[in-house]
Amino acid sequence: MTSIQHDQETGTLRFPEGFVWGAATAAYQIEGAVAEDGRTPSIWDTFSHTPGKVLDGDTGDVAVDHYHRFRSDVALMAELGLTAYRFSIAWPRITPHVTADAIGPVNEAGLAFYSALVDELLAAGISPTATLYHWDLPQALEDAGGWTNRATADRFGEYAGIVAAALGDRVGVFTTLNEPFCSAYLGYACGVHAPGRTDDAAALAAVHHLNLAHGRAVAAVRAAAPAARVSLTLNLGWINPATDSAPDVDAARRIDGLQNRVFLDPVLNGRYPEDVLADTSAVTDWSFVRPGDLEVISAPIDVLGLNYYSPTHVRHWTRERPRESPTGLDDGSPRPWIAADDVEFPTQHGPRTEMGWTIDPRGLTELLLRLAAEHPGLDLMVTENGAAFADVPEPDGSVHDPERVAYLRDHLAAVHEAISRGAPVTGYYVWSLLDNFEWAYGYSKRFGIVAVDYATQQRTPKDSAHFYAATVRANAVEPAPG
Ligand code: GCO
Repeated sequence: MTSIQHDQETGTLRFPEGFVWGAATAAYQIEGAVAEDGRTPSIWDTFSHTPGKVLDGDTGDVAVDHYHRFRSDVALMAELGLTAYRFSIAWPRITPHVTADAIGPVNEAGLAFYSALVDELLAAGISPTATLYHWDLPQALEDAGGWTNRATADRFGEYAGIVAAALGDRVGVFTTLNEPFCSAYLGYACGVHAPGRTDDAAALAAVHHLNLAHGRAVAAVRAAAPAARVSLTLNLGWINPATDSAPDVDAARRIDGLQNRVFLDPVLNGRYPEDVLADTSAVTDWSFVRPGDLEVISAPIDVLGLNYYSPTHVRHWTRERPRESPTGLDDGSPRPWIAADDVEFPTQHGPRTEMGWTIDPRGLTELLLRLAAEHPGLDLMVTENGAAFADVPEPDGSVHDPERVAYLRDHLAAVHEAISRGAPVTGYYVWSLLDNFEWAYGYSKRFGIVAVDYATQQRTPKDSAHFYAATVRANAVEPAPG
């Protein structure tokens, strides 16, 4: 095969023919227009309007006004030469009157928005990848228990079928869920995301009902849009024990179970990991897993999406010393790690992003290789990768963001490395197209390759956007100059 090359002389990394180059966004982070077209509140509207939940009281009410600016945003994508765009669909726009018992009437105006977006993308030669759930659960479902209630999974399957029937003639890839880890643990265990609950047993029920929702959606999309490809996006951890001592290795196993295997195993192998069931047995008996569920959950998918930002370093914690935990999700904020009190996340030295996240592209290579080895035959996509930095715009609005350029270059090299070692990676989506509402951090963290002036909604491509456009054009990453 000559499809992938590393030109030793120039250092150019050439990607396979047909490699998909995209950018990703999510509905609540960019759309705004939260009360338009019949949309009803989601858990993120409620959460962001609850004082103290989101930094500076920021909300997604306006966000970057993409709902009204989608045509010019698509034109921007076309200028950058993107071949694909990954966006999410706001469930409360599609079935705004859903309850735990019934999906309720379809909101044609909501569907029309996404239909117009898809048409605009196709006219610009950009393939749409639609995520069905990027965290904006209809509030009415949360009021009935949210993801702790099995009925939410049933309603999600119905909603997925409605979307697939409307868009499946034009959307090539449907992703059921984005990062169920965050929905379950950040939403229900440590409460830093909507709905802000702090109940470990509820979080594990949410894990299962999200997995079940994924399975129900796979079936619904297959039935309504047989030509579409179906995927799931997970934020998997590249988990490194501090030493090879048995307690540190066991700490890594625990986190791997909670973050990775509790999603991968049921979906791809049709079972829950025994060790996770045992580790969490004091929290729940897992009786919410009913006969037949695992068959539904393990229906074949076509593509697995991986979101990767940062590595995870773990160590066994003994009560004799204070817990050292300033990194990543364990940055002193409430812990999402259930039944893992004796695990700590030691500080790493070296470069970090503005989120405080350690930069280490090796994790991206290693995770892709792990997935390729454990699940041969499954296509892989990097559905998110990117970085927040404290951008300082020039007087003319342009942004020089050499750190983001370096981050993207190094992570693309890591993807290239995985491909050259046999991982079937078919595409890469940078997070994110635009600066946007970064969940609990509000507008304080900028992940976009395109800057947004939130006062004027003016969009200005950063240097990283120009770098990415050149990469897409060449289907290759050029080495850093100098
Ligand atoms: C995610 C998210 C994005 C975040 C990004 C940066 O799926 O975690 O999809 O919504 O904005 O990861 O934290």
